[in-house]
Amino acid sequence: MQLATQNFEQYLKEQSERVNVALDALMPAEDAYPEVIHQSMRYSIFAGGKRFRPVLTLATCEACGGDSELALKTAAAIEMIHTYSLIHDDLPAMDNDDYRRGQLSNHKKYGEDMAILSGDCLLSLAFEVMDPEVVACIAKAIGSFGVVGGQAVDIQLAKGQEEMTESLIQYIHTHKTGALIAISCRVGAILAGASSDVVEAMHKYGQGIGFAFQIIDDVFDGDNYAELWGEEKARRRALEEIDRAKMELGILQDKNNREILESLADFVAFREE
Ligand code: GRG
Repeated sequence: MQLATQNFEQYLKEQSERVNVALDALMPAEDAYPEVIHQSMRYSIFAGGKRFRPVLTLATCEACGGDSELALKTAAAIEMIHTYSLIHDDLPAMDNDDYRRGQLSNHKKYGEDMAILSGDCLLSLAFEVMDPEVVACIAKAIGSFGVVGGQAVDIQLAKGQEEMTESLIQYIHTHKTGALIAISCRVGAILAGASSDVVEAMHKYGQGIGFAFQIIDDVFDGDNYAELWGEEKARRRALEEIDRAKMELGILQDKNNREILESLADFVAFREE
């Protein structure tokens, strides 16, 4: 059972506001020397992202019976890592995008040099503030066997060095996008002190919704799976992943604890941006 839409929207609003307050407290002030780098970091962090990944961390922690206050800094760290990946993804050497989150991309506003550095600083700051217990698993999720691996293969595909097949796209999606979403759920469970079975189930839930998240992005952009299968089949595949992800929630004893994670899964399937 999902939360009523109004309650869910309220939940999302409140949790993302908590993340914003934490980010504001953790990020260096704009007037701290050297100002330009701190302004550039804040420019991208406070550009109006959905905060989906940190909200997942908080929600998973709560669903596993934990105190999400103890996961808040790690949740903010995950948003820093996500924002760093967006800044670098927009660079001319990567996707070469002029706009992000409804405003000029970081390198268009501050130059490529500062965009590279502010991404680097967001990554460093994330590791400074996250809970020491989850450092290794987050590092692994974003490295060459995770987000960077997915991005590397995506670049090879764009250069025509890889052939577009179903399994190649699955690799890209589950690594480039899915790995950070999955680890957001895993660390929520770890910081709640959940058993290893529950931690694994929350990770699988995150993998399912992470994969679906990118399939839906393909539908928006008309590329990858949408190109290979057409919009209808791509949407159907995303819904299958969402259903599989929800099955993992059966391990949670209390049905009230499952509701919010079910609603977050549906948010992925039916979102409009
Ligand atoms: C090691 C994290 C890391 C990055 C370096 C550049 C790079 C390697 C990877 C690119 C990863 C990337 C940009 C994946 C796309 C993920 C995605 C679907 C982004 C959009 O997420 P939303 O819709 O955006 O949640 P908002 O703006 O709402 O946060």
